[in-house]
Amino acid sequence: MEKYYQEAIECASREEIRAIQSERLVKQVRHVWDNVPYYRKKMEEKGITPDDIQSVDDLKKLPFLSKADLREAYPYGLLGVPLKDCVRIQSTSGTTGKRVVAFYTHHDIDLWEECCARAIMAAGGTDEDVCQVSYGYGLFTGGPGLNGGSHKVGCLTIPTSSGNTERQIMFIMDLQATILCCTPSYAAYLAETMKEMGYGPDDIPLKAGIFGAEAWSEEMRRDIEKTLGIKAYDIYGLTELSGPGVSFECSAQGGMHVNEDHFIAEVIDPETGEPLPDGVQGELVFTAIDKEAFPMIRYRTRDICTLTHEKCSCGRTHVRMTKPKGRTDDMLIIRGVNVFPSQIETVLLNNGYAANYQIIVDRVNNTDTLDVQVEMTPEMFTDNVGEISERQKKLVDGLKSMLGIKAKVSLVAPKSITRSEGKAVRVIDKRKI
Ligand code: DLL
Repeated sequence: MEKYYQEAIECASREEIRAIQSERLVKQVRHVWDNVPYYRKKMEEKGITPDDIQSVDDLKKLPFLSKADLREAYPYGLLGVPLKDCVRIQSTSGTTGKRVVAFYTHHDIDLWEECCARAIMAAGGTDEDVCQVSYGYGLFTGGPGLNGGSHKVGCLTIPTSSGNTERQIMFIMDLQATILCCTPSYAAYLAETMKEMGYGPDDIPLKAGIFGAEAWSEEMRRDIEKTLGIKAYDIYGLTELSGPGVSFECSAQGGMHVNEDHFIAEVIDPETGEPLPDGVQGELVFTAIDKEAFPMIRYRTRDICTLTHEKCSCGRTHVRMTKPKGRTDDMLIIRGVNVFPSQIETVLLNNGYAANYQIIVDRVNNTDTLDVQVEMTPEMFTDNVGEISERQKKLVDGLKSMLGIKAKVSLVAPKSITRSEGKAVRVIDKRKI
């Protein structure tokens, strides 16, 4: 039976959701106009005032916020409340430029943890569960968010944070953890290590995993599910909007339900900024309608996906987003062709490799080069040159038909690519160095 943390709102009718969104949006726009001079100026430049926003239909009149705005307004320029009302900050790792520092009031933390609690219950969690949180704790939102959600559900929470893989496994086994929360790349590493230690899926007490914070393919999901003997659920979020739990998967595993009573989702054409209909791929934009301290309006995430309002078998009525295919800023343009790391991952995993790979892009004699290094699995490891070149050729062909361009493939020995405990670094683009 499907479990809900807040059934009335998670399964509300579309009319109810619309009414909540409209009411909160109107209030939020007024709040921002009154308290965030940076955004008020943007509204004035567009010639609109809070009176122009009467319902969700007026959302598209509002100006976008982008990462560039966050940078410009850093650190306090987008605060919606006096600093004394803020009780926490969280921050991104800053791999793509300046760190984002997000602020929270008590209310904002409560809202965020509720979203994470919904995700845990959608993955089958109850107060009987032992939930191991192996996302990083600290400035990163993964650990604190899922920790808070796990408390709200009433699970016994094991706050291991990331790293120290042997200790992670000891806790899973000794405390009989039933839910594991971490990045998919770390889940894959834990699965690999447990397998090497001789644990089969039936020996492992885990039943569900809540994995997100980075793009991962369906093939990777299947691998992790098989090795750990669990059902693996995707979870999405970003620091700007609070952290994990902006959307989450249910038992149907067919896209992530956006917590629409807190976040309005739009998909836009990244070039024109025009909203796109369901099913059409574009850039995801969110409006946080009841966050106090850091009230993001029409924030451009740079994540690429589609939305669907189709009915879901789990009973939830909130819109679903597909797994983000990648980010507009992860997209590689190689010899004029758009390449997403997730497409390469799909080819590798479909050919029996694990998700231990690195993509190296360079420019040699004015021509872009794409070099995919992938580890052989221990089962396929060989020093038979003929066999290796046969395998490489198969991957080159597979990549050519997926991407339309030729890549160089290098098969490397098992364990030669560094494992990740948090978000994996898959791409090294030497053209940018
Ligand atoms: O990664 C929050 C999070 C923590 C989400 C734990 C899920 C679990 P940031 O560090 O600010 O926040 O990075 C946000 O990560 O814009 C996406 O590009 C990417 N991302 C997050 N979840 C997913 C996912 C956290 N499930 C950025 N699939 C986002 C693909 C994801 N990409």
